[in-house]
Amino acid sequence: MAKILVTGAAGFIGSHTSDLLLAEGHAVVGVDNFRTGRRENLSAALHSTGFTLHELDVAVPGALAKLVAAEQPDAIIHLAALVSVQESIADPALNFSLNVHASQFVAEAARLHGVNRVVFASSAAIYGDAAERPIRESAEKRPVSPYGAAKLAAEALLLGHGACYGFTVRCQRYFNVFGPRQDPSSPYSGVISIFARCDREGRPVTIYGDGRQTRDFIAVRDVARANLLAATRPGVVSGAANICTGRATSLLDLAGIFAARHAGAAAPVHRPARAGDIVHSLGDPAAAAAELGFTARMGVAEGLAELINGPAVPVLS
Ligand code: UD2
Repeated sequence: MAKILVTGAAGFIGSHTSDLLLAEGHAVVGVDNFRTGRRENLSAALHSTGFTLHELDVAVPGALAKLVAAEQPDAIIHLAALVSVQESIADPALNFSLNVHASQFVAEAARLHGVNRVVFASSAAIYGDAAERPIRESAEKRPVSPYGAAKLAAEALLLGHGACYGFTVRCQRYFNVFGPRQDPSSPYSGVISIFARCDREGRPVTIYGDGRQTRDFIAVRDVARANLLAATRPGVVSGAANICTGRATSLLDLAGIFAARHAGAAAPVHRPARAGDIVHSLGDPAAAAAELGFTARMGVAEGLAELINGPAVPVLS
């Protein structure tokens, strides 16, 4: 069993990743500064003897390295980030600090204290509006936001440090992640979290554009498993892989799944397409299967059922 340090442990993906690591018997050192993470996301983890929580800002020079020196984790899963593309556009300096500088501190902590593996939360945003479909890892990277640019820069920093100083780096290029604990409160929150809130409150959903745009939606429990594999699977070598399903769902299909739950549900409201909105985003999952042994198990319908009704099977804590 391994000791894994998870940055952003109180966040959406971080809390699910921590829960899964603990359920599999690993020790988890959770780190969060609670800028966007929430303590209630860790309500299960905090009951586990294998879990410790440290309130710490990864972007503060030396802070993480000090903790890594004391804890000596086998691996770091670096999920702490500024997570909104729109916020990165509004505040590119903060984006640089949280998404580039902090990643450099992770690389430095790994180098100084002999961490074997670093897993990094990258994003489909590094590809920009890629012409290729499905998108393979070799596709041209033309980020169109400070967020995408920072994720691409951080990938390069971590991979370069890993190659030079001898630790394994896995860059996880997440597509559209959804599931329980995703915060629906901003207009730029994930569309499924917004639709789920409309569903709970009996309000019609808003579709930007004609609704024919498609996304590769992946359930957060699958993403947590991809992180577990990247951090702990024996024989994994450095690289970057899409974390996606390889299946496209249109916004119209998505709205239809919610509408089918209620007879006489109000029809979706259509608004003009968002500026800069990508029309189609679909990942090729082959590299993650080959390099990590990861294949997504949950489809959109199943993931939505879990989001709305709770897990079909008890989740170990
Ligand atoms: C996702 C990521 C983003 C970045 C990007 C890379 C999320 C939340 N965001 O942005 O971080 O990695 O991919 O390409 O995963 N929509 C509606 N109605 C709503 C809300 C959204 O129609 O109420 C549409 C929106 O216009 C877009 C689609 O739903 O066409 C998905 O939007 P999103 O904000 O969930 O995610 P996306 O793909 O823009």
